[in-house]
Order: sequence, then structure tokens, then C-alpha cells
Amino acid sequence: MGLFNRLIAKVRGSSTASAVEWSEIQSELLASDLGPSLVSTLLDEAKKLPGDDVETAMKEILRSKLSDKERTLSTGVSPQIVLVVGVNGTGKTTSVAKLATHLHLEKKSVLLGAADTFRAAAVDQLTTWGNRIGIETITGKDGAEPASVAFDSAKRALEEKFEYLIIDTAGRLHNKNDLMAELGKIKRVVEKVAPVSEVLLVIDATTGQNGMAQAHIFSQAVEVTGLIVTKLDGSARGGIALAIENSLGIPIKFVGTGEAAQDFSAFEPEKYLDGLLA
Ligand SMILES: Nc1nc2c(ncn2[C@@H]2O[C@H](COP(=O)(O)OP(=O)(O)OP(=O)(O)O)[C@@H](O)[C@H]2O)c(=O)[nH]1
Ligand SMILES: [Mg+2]
Repeated sequence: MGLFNRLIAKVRGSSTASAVEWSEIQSELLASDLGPSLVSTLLDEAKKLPGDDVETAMKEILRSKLSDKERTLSTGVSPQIVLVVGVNGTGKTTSVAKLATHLHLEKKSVLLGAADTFRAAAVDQLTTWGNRIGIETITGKDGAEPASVAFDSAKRALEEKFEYLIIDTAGRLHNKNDLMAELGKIKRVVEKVAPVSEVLLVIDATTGQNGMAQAHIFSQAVEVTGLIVTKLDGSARGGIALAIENSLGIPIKFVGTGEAAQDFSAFEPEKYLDGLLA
């Protein structure tokens, strides 16, 4: 039994939970990275409920903080263009490959765009994944503009009638204005060819509360339509993703649970909530 469940059992056993027990529950919720503001709301709501209902109630309250928005990828005219963005090292390139694998296994035609032209190794990394999956990757010349590679890949996806184009972008620090502006440019340039249907922000579950600042600033630069939460296979419980959903209304769409292509799945709310309180 996890610490949280032990605490809940303790609270449930007594008719009224003591201040000490509530403060232990608070620490446990904070350790899930839900953030101070959401934790305080949760505790206020949970305290109003009878002691023997706390466990179910807590989960119910957490569930109520999830977004009602669609969690599957948008569908419609081809190509569906998915732009994958985020700070350095969160797992963007790996997630692009995992998503491509997922769609490829569903017999969708998928094209990759290597718009992380910042490092030659980034292009190689994506191309290697593309070869492994058996799909094409559009790359630019050394030092090419990311927007121009994104444009070329969109053109190719449109002309060749690919169902999906997934564009990888370079990791960028959210506090670097020029890099954030570049992201806006990539999107605008792609949209000269076809609309971008999804902008997926990759959040590393181990990143903690900084994820909130990342989500705020990325969604100012481009309209973020969904989250991919990575590295949920580690000790991080990824409460930051729920905090972002709750605060910005951006739904979690996919989760990454390892380094391999199959370590990826559509977001499952119940599983996630269990993990948060485990
Ligand atoms: N354990 C674990 N590792 C992951 C997961 N997703 C990605 N990684 C690892 O995280 C590291 C960084 O992944 P990348 O996909 O290269 O990250 P990135 O965001 O593209 O990095 P930059 O392009 O440099 O910004 C790699 O070692 C990946 O194998 C995950 O869900 N779980
Ligand atoms: Mg990358």
C-alpha cells in the first residue's frame, strides 16, 4: 500500500481527520507535482466530505479537474499536420517516432518532417527512427531554416496525399523570446500550405512545477492543442500535467513510458489518476 493510501486509510478510520493527517495528505499531493494551487483546492473540497469517503472523493475531485476536451488526434482532410514542440530534452523526437509508429500500425500513411535543424544529430536521430518504422523523413540541407524544412514537408505531404505529417522541432527554452517567435513562424509558414491541426507540447514528467511556465509560454507562441507527458515510467507521478490541464484547459493526449517505440499510449484518465495517488 502506498503512502497516500495509508494516509487515506488512516483518515477513513477516524471520524474526523486531524490537522496532522491532512498536512501529511497535502505533502503527498504536493509530491505528485499537482502544484500548490490545485492541491489547496483539492484539500478544501476533500475536507468538506465525510471521513469515510475521502479516498473515493479525492479521486472524484481529481477527475473533475480533467478537461472535457477531445483527447484523440483531430481528423479531417489530409494531411493532418502535427507540430511537436517543447523545451530541450523532454522527449520530442522520441515522441514523434512513437506517434508515427502508433499511426503506422493503424495503417495510416505518415510522413516525418525534421525541422530541428539546430544539430545535425537531431536530423539523423529522426531519420533513423523513420527508417526503422519504414516511413519517409523530409530533411533540409545543413543549417537550413526550420520553417523552410517544415514548409517543404507540408508541401510533400499535401502533394503525395499523406494522411499525417508529424514535424519535429528543436528544443527551445521558453524564456528565449527569439526561439519562441521562431515557433510561431514555423507554424505560419506551414499554414501557407495547409492548416496545422495539432500542436502537441511535450512535458517531461520529471520536470516538476516548471512545466507550468513552459505550458504558459508555449501556448502564447502557438496555440497548443494537446500535451504529451513523457517519462512516466520513472518515479515522477506527473501531476504537473493535470495542473496544466486544469489551469490552461490543454488536454493530455498521449503518455510516454519508456524509450522504445511501443512505450507510448493514448492518455487513460483512470490509470493516470491511480498513478497520481499510488
Ligand atoms: N524513460 C523515458 N525516457 C524517455 C521517454 N521519452 C524520451 N526519453 C528519453 O529522453 C531522452 C531525450 O529524448 P529526445 O526524444 O531526444 O528528446 P528531445 O525533446 O527531442 O530533445 P532535444 O531535441 O534535444 O530538445 C532520450 O534518451 C530518450 O530516449 C520516456 O517516456 N521515458
Ligand atoms: Mg529532438
